[in-house]
This record gives sequence, C-alpha cells and structure tokens, in this order.
Amino acid sequence: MLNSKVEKVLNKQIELELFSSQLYLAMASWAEKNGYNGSANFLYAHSDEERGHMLKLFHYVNDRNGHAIVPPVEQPKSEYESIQAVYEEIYEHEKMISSEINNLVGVCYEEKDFTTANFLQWYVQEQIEEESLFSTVLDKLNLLGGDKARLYMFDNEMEKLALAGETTSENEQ
Ligand code: OFO
Repeated sequence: MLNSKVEKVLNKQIELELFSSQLYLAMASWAEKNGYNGSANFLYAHSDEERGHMLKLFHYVNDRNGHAIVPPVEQPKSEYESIQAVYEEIYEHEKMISSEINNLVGVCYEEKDFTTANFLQWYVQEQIEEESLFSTVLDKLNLLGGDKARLYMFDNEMEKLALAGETTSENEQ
C-alpha cells in the first residue's frame, strides 16, 4: 500500500512522463515539416517510449493500491529555430527529468518505502542512458556546424537509430 506522499509524487512523475511524450510528439511534427524525416521517425518512436514510461508508473501506482490519475494535457511549443535547438532542448529536458526522478527516490527513502525506491531504479538507469544518448547526439550536431550535406547524413543516422529501435541506449518494456 502506497503512502499518500509517495502516491502524490508518483502521480507528479506520471504527469512529467506524459508531458515528455507530448514534447517529443511536437518535436517530431516540427522535424517532419522541416524535412528532417530521420529525426522525425526517431522522435515519434521516442514519444511512444515516454508514454510507455508513463504507463509503467501508472500500473505500479494502481497495483500498490494507489490511484493513478490522468493529468491534464499541457501543450508543448510547436516551433523550433533549428534541429540543433530541438536536440538542445531535449538534453535540457532529460536533465530536468533525471533530477525529478532523483527527488522521487529521495522521497521514497524519507518515507521508508524501499519497494518503490527499488522499482524506481529502472528509471534512474533509463535516465543515465537517455542523457548519454542525447549528449552524444548534440556533440555530433555541434561538430557539423550547420553544414547542410552533413546535416542530411546526420538525419540518415537518426533514421537508422529509429529503425534499429535504439531510441534510448536500451530498448525496454
Ligand atoms: Fe521518460 O525518459 Fe525521457 O523523459
């Protein structure tokens, strides 16, 4: 049985994961409209993964006799300056999510809910992988310096990652 404080922070994380899914969906749409089809496919797949993260928390809350709440839908922005701006924002977003997961684990320890702290280790690991993936993507983009031919090749690489199911370092669920 979840205590109410842990239930509340888990529901907050459900909201963040759902927002992540929406954010990647908006970015995928921008990429598709702007000719970055490889990135678009990668981001659409990643949006689905984020929904998967949300659902994993959702079922956990209900399985532990809590009540998983569907959060209101927050609209992410739909315009970006460049594909680089998209990946920069992703990297910042994932760092924020990692910090929220760490806070969540902290609350579990404060409340002596070691079962939930243990369950959340999957998210801790996932965040390490996501940050590492997007840091690598950004490093690559920075090296290209806006060269159009190289950006085209970069986009093909993102397509390959999407096709290989490697939208995070590990393919989970
Ligand atoms: Fe759910 O891992 Fe990204 O946000």
